[in-house]
Amino acid sequence: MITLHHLEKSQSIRILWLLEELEVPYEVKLYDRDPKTRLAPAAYKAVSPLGTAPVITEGEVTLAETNAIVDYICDGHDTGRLRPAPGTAERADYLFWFHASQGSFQPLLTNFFVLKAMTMRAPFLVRGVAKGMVDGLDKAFFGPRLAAMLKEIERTLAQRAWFAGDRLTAADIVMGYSMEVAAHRGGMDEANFPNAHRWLKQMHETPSYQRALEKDGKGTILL
Ligand SMILES: N[C@@H](CCC(=O)N[C@@H](CS)C(=O)NCC(=O)O)C(=O)O
Repeated sequence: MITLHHLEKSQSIRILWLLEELEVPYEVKLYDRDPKTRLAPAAYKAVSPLGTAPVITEGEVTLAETNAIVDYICDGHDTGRLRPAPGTAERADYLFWFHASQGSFQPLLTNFFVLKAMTMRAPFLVRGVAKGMVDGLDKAFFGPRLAAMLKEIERTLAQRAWFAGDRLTAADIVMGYSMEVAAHRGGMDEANFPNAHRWLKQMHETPSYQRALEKDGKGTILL
């Protein structure tokens, strides 16, 4: 049986959602973040090969990395519903959003927020210099890339209900966490991104997502 090692307030929520959506029998082991560092606790790092969430175990298999886990679970439990097959109309959009999520969107959000947090924690004497460097990086790199990503999300969701068409796919499941982060602190406001917010509402109303939140039990998936 699959065990999901679920770190609170983390990208692991996607795997809970996937397991609930596919109605896979699974066990969940809950871990709180280290209260001081807000990183995964030592017990979690002992399980995960990269020390990151999510991670699953099944028999001899230990697997980290969100999209590897999604493919592994779908290999065993999805009959093609969540992963449009090669040759179908949804395939290219499915592949794009499935990979854009973890290849571009989430790394942009994570790296930018980590840099910002480090600036705020920098010693007082160098804080101004650190802030200047982060602002420069935002203007030259993070800002334009995030803006292009949000524009493409909005353009896509103005055309269809879900990321790859008129039904939920695994691309939506991996985009979910990043969409929440972007809406709360990535500048994806409702006035400028109404279709992205329509999609978020749709995700919140999906029964399998609601069951995942209940299993998570923390009330919020954001740090
Ligand atoms: N590319 C990785 C990213 C994993 C990642 O950065 N996870 C964060 C949670 S949102 C984490 O483990 N943070 C705690 C830590 O680094 O100790 C994936 O998709 O699994």
